[in-house]
Amino acid sequence: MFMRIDHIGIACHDLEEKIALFERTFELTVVAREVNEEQGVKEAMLHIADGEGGGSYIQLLEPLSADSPVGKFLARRGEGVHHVAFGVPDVSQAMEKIGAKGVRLLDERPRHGSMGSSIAFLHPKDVGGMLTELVQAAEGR
Ligand code: V0V
Ligand code: CO
Repeated sequence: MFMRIDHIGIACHDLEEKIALFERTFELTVVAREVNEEQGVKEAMLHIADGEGGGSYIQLLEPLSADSPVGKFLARRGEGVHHVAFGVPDVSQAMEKIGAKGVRLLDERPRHGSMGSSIAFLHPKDVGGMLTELVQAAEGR
């Protein structure tokens, strides 16, 4: 069902500072930036590799407010890995299949994600404590 790891999402207080750290330390390059109001984040994608069905990235996330998902996470746990995103060929189909196994979906329908992708989240408590995102990359990415 999963094709690849699309990205690892990392929560941080200061996006620019963490971009500089990841560029300096791992020699990664920012390929996209976006403010996503619906998700309550300002984010940047740093490219790691290209693969079948899409690339893989580190996603750095700064919250837009304290009561957003990433804002709450930072207050409770501090900076660090926030979620893991799996690349799937069809996000609606993956949601249906995984939902039918009793895993709670946090989204009723796919939402807009980074770089024109369609995304949906699974409840961390139903998958071993890991907030999990499903990502269907934009056509041609
Ligand atoms: C909360 N919990 C987590 C967690 N956040 N566990 C692992 N990883 C995380 N990131 C735990 C929390 O400690 C609680 O455990 C339990 O889940 C229930 O949490 P809650 O009190 O309901 O906490 P909330 O209100 O903070 O909600 C958590 C959820 C929320 C996961 C429901 O953050 C959510 O809906 N997230 C999906 C949207 C999102 O994260 N968007 C930002 C990324 P205990 O204490 O009860 O044991 S946007 C993005 O990735 C984009 C745009 C993209 O990729 O393109
Ligand atoms: Co993400």
